[in-house]
This record gives sequence, C-alpha cells and structure tokens, in this order.
Amino acid sequence: QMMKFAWDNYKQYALGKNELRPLTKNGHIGNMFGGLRGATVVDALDTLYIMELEEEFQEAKKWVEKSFDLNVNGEASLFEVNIRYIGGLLAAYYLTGEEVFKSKALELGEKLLPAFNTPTGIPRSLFSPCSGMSWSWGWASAGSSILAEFGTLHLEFLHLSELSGNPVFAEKASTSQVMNIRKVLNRVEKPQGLYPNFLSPVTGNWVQHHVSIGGLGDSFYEYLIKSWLMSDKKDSEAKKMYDDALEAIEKHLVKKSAGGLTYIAEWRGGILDHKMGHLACFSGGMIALGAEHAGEERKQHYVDLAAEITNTCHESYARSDTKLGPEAFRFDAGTEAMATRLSERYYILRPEVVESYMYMWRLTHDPKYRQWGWEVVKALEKHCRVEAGFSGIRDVYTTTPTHDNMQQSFFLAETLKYLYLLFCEDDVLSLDDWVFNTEAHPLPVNH
Ligand code: DMJ
Repeated sequence: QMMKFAWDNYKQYALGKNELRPLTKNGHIGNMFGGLRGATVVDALDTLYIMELEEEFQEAKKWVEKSFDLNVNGEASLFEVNIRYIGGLLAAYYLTGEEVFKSKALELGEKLLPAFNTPTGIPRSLFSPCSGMSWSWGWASAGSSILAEFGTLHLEFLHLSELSGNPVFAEKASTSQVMNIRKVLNRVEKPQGLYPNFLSPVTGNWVQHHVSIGGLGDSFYEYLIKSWLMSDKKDSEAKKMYDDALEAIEKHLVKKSAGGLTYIAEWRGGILDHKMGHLACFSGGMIALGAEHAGEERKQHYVDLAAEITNTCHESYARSDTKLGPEAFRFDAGTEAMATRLSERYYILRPEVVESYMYMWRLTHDPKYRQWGWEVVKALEKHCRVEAGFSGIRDVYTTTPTHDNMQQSFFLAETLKYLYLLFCEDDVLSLDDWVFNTEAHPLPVNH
C-alpha cells in the first residue's frame, strides 16, 4: 500500500520528472542526472514488479518504452546514473526478460564511457553523455575523484559486458574500465591499510586523508564483497581487498561508546571524528553478508559486530521523538547516537537502517529485526506520509516536523523494497542467487 501510494502520486503529479514534490504536487528535475528524466520510474520498476503491482509496473514500463529519452545533454553524475538508471534497467531486465530494459541499459552504458578518459582511467564524477566531456565536483579538493563513486561501478559494468559482449566495461582483461580501477587502487599505498575518499584521476594518488565508511566511501566496500559474491565466489581479489579493508577499519575506526554502543568513526589524517552518518548504517548489513563467508573462526565475530552496529543504528532511531534517525549522530561530549548539530537532524527517507535490518533478519531470524522494521513503517506513516506522497522531514527530534517536500527515488527503490523483503520468505530474491546493487536493484549471481 505504501508503494502504491508513493507511485500513484508520482504518476499523477510528476510522471517523467525525476522526483515527486508531494507538498506542492509537482515534479522535481534537479541536476544530478544531466538531461535524463524519470529517475523515479526507473528506480521503482523492480520494486513494483517484485510486489506484484502489475498495473503500476505496466505504467512504468510504458513510460520507459515511449518516453525515456537517452539523447540528452547536461552534466550527469556517473555514480548516480550508474546505480539508479543502469542498475534499475538491468534488474528490470533480469526479473522480466523484457528486451526494452536491456537495450536501454546498453545504450546508456555506452554513454558513460567517455568519463573514463583520464590519465589514470579513474573516471571523473560528472560527465556529459553527448559531448563526452567530464569534470570533478567543484567541492572535491584538487579535482579529485570520489572513492564511493568510482568504486561503485563493478557490479553493473560486469553485467553490461556480459549482455553486450563488449569487454570494455568489465571483462577480466586489465584494460577494462573497472579492472583498471582496481589495479590503480591496489598499486597506491594505503595509510594504515585504509582507503582515503579522495583520489586524483590525473596522478592516481590520494588527495586528502579522510576515511569514512559513510558518505564518500561507503559503497566502495560494499561492492568489493558483492563483486566476490556475484562472481559465485571466484573473484578472490575482491574478497581479499574487502577482508583487508575491513580489518583496517576494525582496527582503526570501530569504537565502543561509554554507554556500550559500537560505532564506526571517521578518520581525518589520523584524528578520529566520533560521528556516524545515516549512510554508514548500511555497514551492519554488509558485515552480516560477509560474515557467512569469513571462515569459521571469524564468522561469529563478524555476526556480532554486524549486530552491534545495527543495534547502534536502531538506537539512533529509538532516541528520536519521531522514531526516525538523523542524517548523522555523534558520540562525544556525553552524547550517544544523537545528532548534536541542527544541520544533521533531518531524515530524507533513506534506506540504510532498514537495509541492515533485512540482512540481519535473513542471517539470524531474530524477530527483533522485524519489530524494528515495523517501528519504521509506523513512523513513516505517521511523520512522512502527506496528502500526495511521502516526504522527508527536517527534524527527527520533534513530533511536529516540517516536511522537505521531496519523495526521493531511493525511497521506492530501496526503503520500501527492503521493508517488504524483511517480511517476505527468504526465497523471495534469495541471497544465494541475487546481489543487490547499492540502490537495491537485484542482479543475478553468475552461477
Ligand atoms: C542511495 O542512492 C544509495 O543507497 C547510495 O549508495 C547512497 N545514498 C542513497 C540512499 O541514501
């Protein structure tokens, strides 16, 4: 019902725009996807299909067939286009077998390639599908590229290579785009075994020593373990990189608060910032997913670590008045798992906490994860549902929050999908056969 409500309102007021503005009942285009439109349609396709919302799925498919235009200009984020559009189209193709999704994915995939024309082959963050030019974000120091962006291409590019027969995307040849990225990362020296978030696409060296498992770093780690799983456990290089990175993170960034909550701090040139972003809360699920394959002696350790981190993220929700979590929470000056700055008190319908509940449920079947998921459902209904859709809120610490007037596309792609899967049987998109990309689009394991 929540998905139908979110979709119906998007369709009524914003079909063809990127997101719905549920208060003003119109569409939002933004500047993340260049000239591409319909981000919510493409992000929602597989969720509608999985939930058996047949009529709504057909509406979305019809829009892709008739109105999805790829011959557009403008600066688009390589990362966002890849995880939402390529991931969404690939998942829709693999679930339904409908050719239109495959051909759109391949056509769009070709348009991403110019972003890799840099001295090192590390792509820049922004690209223009028509002119072939690429740029870094204005805020990224010294023209650097972002770890979580160039490190979150592997899953989709592997499937693009397989479906197109074009090795340029990802074939095991070291000349392919994503294998080259790995080569650069393996070569560069890692401070204390950690991967900083900013790398120069010109020199291949780190630009700043900021390390985070939340924003700017997050899905790089996720794609290492998932690359290994998607290869049916053959890509041992990815597994080793994941194991080593997690070991360094545990050694240097994982801490326990005075109140006994385990959290993952950020690292700035050796100094710890005792803060966890909402984005970092995906890591409970990632560590749970990796735990099963960690070897007998490490397995229980990682199950426990995943459970502790997921518990901390739940606490960040439980300690708020709305029962939804803030964008970032801190562990300093007597604070535990709460935002201390006004600018960090918002919630924009993000999925990472329910994502971890879903993985923890599948791993342990402890009923508390379903209870926690249900708390989120109730809080979303109470505080984020407005007359024409779901909206983010500006302050999780008040029971009369103001709304931000934005129904993010990842709410339909991820938050609602993970909540649904939390209450499904384990064989609905079994984790043995499917790997979720970082936007929760399922891609098949290469058995
Ligand atoms: C999503 O687009 C993806 O999950 C991404 O990896 C991180 N941010 C958003 C959701 O919060």
